[in-house]
Amino acid sequence: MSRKEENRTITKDGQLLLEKAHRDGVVTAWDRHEAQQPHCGYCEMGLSCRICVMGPCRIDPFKEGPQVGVCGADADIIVARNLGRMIAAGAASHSDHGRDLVEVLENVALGKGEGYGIKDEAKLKKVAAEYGISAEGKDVRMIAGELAHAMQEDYGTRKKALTLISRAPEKRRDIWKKLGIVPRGIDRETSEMMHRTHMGVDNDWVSILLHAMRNALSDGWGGSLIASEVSDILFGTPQPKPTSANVGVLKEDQVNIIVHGHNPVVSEMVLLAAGSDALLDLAVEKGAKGINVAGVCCTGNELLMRHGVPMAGNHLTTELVLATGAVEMMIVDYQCIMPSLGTVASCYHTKMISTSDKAKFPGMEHREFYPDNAREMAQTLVKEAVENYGRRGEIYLPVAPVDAVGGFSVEAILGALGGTPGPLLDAIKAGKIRGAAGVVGCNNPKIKQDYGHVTLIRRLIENDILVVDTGCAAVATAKAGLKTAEAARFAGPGLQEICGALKIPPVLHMGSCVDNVRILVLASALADALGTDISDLPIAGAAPEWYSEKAAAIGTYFVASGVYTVLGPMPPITGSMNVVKLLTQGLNDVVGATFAVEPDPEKAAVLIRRHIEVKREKLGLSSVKV
Ligand code: BF8
Ligand code: SF4
Repeated sequence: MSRKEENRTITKDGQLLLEKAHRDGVVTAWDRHEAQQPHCGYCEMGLSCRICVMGPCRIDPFKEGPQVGVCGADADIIVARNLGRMIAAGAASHSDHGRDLVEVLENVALGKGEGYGIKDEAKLKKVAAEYGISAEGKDVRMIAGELAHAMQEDYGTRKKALTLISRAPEKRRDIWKKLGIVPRGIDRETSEMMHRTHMGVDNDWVSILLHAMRNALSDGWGGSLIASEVSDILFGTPQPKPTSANVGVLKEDQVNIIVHGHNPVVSEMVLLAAGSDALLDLAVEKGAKGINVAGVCCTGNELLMRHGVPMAGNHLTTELVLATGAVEMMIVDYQCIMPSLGTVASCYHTKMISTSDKAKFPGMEHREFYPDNAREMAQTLVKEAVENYGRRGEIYLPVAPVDAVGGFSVEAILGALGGTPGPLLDAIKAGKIRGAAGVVGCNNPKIKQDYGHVTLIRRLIENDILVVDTGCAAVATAKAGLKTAEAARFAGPGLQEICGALKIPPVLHMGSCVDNVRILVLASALADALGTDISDLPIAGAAPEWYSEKAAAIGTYFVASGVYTVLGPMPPITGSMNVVKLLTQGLNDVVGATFAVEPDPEKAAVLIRRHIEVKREKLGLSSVKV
């Protein structure tokens, strides 16, 4: 193992597959990241602007060159506009994903979309009631139709507030009202952000950033929450299930299909097809012992949460998993799918399939999924994957999978607690659990893969802080063995006791990235039980290895919802000290929470522990000095 691989990832499978990839002549994200060095300093600081064609412009951070763009925008305006657009793109991504699910729900209501159905009728009725839709005298399809219609209205029509913000504590909603940042329409806030940041519209950097919070809230409490809830309605609300993680989940003697992307509307159908007797018989006929569906990234997390489907890896594993030579087919939908994947796959026998008209890739065959053809298309693809088994060359599966448990939806967590947040609050009050942290987000070649997630989370649980995680962070801790009930031995004595009593891991997998809002729904339940606001709770958020615009939106709706959030990589804002100060200090007086940036996870853990102890003290609970 060369030092180079060890510096790139803490994972054994990653290190060994990186070596293999290099032997095979495969170029990875780490190589391309190296080739990009040094990154453009103006862009890193958020000081370049290419919003209009009088530019592009840049501001000289050393004050020797221009201090304003051609239009007269200064560093504060340029940095705020860039950040605002970043958040808008993230909000649009999650929310458009939610829209696709609502369209499937609508199709189910119309009796179309063969293969899809209503799996969680109780949740359908509960969410419908939140939208003011009565279930009385209506069949399931009728309720589904009315709910789909009402949710579509949250996207577009003229409203004063999104429906599901009613789940946030009243005190929080009052803060939003006072600030004028109550999210109105999901599409509206994103559209307005693009408008405000057009040349010559909003040139008050504070006002741009306030709208950025509103835009992010329209994602968290709008598009993302709709995505999570409709996924539960269509595919079932997650309950704890055993699973496993790392590339060792691929099977030497089975047809391996990897699903990659985010929206379960494709991966659920692939999973369904892979279980069909006819295709299993065909696999046996072709010399395989079965058909193994595994995930990478968030659509993998969706399947893991609901079915215990194993996870081959997170974001930076997506190229490496192909280097095993053991993947017959990778089926992708959208988001976080590197355009390099087709090139990587061309070194092996892997067939690459794109499925969404919104997301096409070089080196992939495009086979579009619609609600109406999805079941049939999935069967066709799985059949092709089976037929590809015979073309497999040498394979390399150097590690054994690690056991994990996933499936901790809010309902499952409250269920484990006996139906109410009471026992969790009692444990927090007694100091057995000091508080809780939501650790979320990506991999980023700027940070050794999984080092940020695993180190931070280990330090938190050692100090009796319960961790919930999602997205690629959740896959990192699954690979690191922190997601089994036995992993409680890594926790401090108090958390260990609680995990033992409830038979839960110290790190709870809450799902994919759209599921981050599940964390806020849980936090709201805790705040409501205490009669307080989210910002008063001894909780924090962290995104130790974030890379994406979606993560920027998530971080922002966490902070706007009152959760102190520590980022690993620095966002491109250091070109404006005004923006930095507002986000890391000033927001405290505005929304009761701030961002912090700390790439070293050891130090980030100290920041979070300190924050939790301060909040404990303010609640009159025992506190220790960190
Ligand atoms: O939505 S954590 S790298 S896969 S953006 Fe992407 Fe980041 Fe992973 Fe899921 Ni989320
Ligand atoms: Fe330059 Fe202003 Fe145009 Fe940006 S909007 S590119 S700063 S002229």
